[in-house]
Amino acid sequence: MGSAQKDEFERLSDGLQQRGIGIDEVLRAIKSQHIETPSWGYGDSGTRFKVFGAPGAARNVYEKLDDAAFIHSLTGVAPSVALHIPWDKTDDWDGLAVYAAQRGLSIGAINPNLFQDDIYKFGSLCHTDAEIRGQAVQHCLECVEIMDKTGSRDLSLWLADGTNYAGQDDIRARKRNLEAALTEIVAAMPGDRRLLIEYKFFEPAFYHTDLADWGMAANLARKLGPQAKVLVDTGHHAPGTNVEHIVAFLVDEGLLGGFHFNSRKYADDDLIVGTTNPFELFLIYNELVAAEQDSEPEVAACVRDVAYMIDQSHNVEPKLEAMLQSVLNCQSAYAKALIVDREALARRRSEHDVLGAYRVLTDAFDTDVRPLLAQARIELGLAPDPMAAFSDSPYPAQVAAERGMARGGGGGYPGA
Ligand SMILES: [Mn+2]
Repeated sequence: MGSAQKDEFERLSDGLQQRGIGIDEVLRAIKSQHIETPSWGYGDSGTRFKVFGAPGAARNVYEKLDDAAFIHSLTGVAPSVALHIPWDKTDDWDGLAVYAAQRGLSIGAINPNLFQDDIYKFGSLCHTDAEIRGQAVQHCLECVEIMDKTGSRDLSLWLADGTNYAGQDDIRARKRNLEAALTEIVAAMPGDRRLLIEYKFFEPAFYHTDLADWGMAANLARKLGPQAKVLVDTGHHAPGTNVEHIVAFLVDEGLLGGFHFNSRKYADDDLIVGTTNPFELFLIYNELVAAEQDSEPEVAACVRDVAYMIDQSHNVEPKLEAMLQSVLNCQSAYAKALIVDREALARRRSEHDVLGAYRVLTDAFDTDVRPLLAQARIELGLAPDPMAAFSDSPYPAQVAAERGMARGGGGGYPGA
């Protein structure tokens, strides 16, 4: 490592140690962080209006895995890839799992698609027609089989179900339909597999959404049993919602299953996590780190099992650079949460030192953690600055030349 870098790390490390923060533990945690990237972020995707093609965008699931392996090679913390069915469908799942393993990757969450087929015009698992519900359940069961073949742990479910007008449908009947359908799906899942239930307050339905918020998702998860957990997509909340409060609540109840990270300023923007709201991302990680250290074993166990996934669609920004930036933003937020002086925080809280407690958090948030992250990467045998390594790498230009512009490619997005 360069001597300037070494000096910076030592200066930061000394300062943190003076505050009683164990630098080795922090480095160990940074090195074992895990961020899952989504296959759909590598293909042409993004927005409900125009999907702009990008040179080099992955055209099929194999190219998506190649791109994910490239991001993992730069960061060391992104070794799994979420798939979307049918966008990533292949007739050789065993072969795909081997292809992933050869690149140091594993298959992450399997995401069923219950919104793009004509039969889903009025809903999927909540639909009033039992035959359509049955087809939606069958699709989820097919995804459970894919999980089995690829070694995936989580079925990650998001529903577009809802209505656009008051009176359009029977809200309670739809609720019961959903519960019955999910009961059938969970019953078909082996005990070590999980169902992650994602909620979203509106869109594409604009009057009522069948799974509108974390409370509905948590209620369902409770009824479905220990394999069902709640997935928090950071973009799926109304402006002003205190997302870190929701995270703290769910983890304390043992109900937090995973995240879909992205950045929201207005609605479900699906932009790069931590860009408009880095403090919010830090506060989310702060709750998770605090829970990791909880004396209640169930809380600590819950947070250990959380799946950290990115759910973004890059439309105008270069896709590989965008995915790299996303992982780096998660690393930065986590590192800052790890260096919160928790003893000082507990002391300030017990003294009702309102602003003192706040400043314990901002002290960590305002700390430049880049020397710490560089040190962790060096210890992982990686380049200390992944963005510089990205710029130096021939890979982006290579795939742009080889793949060219995808047309009707593997993104799966309408218009792609
Ligand atoms: Mn999502």
